[in-house]
Amino acid sequence: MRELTGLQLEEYREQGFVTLGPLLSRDEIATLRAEEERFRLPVGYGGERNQNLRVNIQLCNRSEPIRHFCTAGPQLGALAQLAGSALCLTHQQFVTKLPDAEDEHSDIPWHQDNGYGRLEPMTDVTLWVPLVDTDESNGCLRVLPGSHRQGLLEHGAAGVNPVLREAACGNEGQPLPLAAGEGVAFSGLTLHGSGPNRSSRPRPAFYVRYCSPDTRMVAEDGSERPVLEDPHSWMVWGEA
Ligand SMILES: O=C(O)CCC(=O)C(=O)O
Repeated sequence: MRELTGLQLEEYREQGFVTLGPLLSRDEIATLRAEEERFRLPVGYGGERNQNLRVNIQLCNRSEPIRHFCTAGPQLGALAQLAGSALCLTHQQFVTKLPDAEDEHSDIPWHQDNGYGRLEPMTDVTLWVPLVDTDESNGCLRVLPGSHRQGLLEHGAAGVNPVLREAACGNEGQPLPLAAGEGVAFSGLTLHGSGPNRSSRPRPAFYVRYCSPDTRMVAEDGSERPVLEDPHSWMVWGEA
């Protein structure tokens, strides 16, 4: 199990993200890539104009390798340090960018994860692990260091894709090129996004969101319920 040093904890507090190094072996990467292909939806996320962005969510109950990584992967100790002391899994998804032609855009605009499914308190942590080597040519993750300190920003419908949300950033941010199987943890308030995939191969990534078990889920109408009442929430570290 990975444990973060004092310096890494400080980095997360200051920057809103911290890289975790390799989390998956070559075999595990190959297995998760095969699962991503098996579950890849035949339609884009956001309709006709957005065929290259494929998202499939909450697959833990359908796949042992996905469940195993989310509930017993080497990241859990580190993420428990970041979220509090105990850890609850709340959301998992594959995000895949198929190769974009010049006029196609599988971009994910700047957003905070709490600008989508809001959690309270906003001490949640997302783990993002690409399943191929990533850099700016195939849409690696981009973050805005320190942006978590602004609190929750207003999100509107994204111009690039009607089902995505976007917050104003006003900055190029920092590209985070990662090798296949390496992880980065970022706060639910850290502005992040990704550009198009201008390579000739798909760019699959694995996304898992964790929080403290005393978190509440806040619906669009403002109503709240304990995170552990959601059927996709599982305790993965410590006691509720
Ligand atoms: O996979 C990506 O490019 C980014 C995914 C992301 O930002 C998200 O799902 O919130």
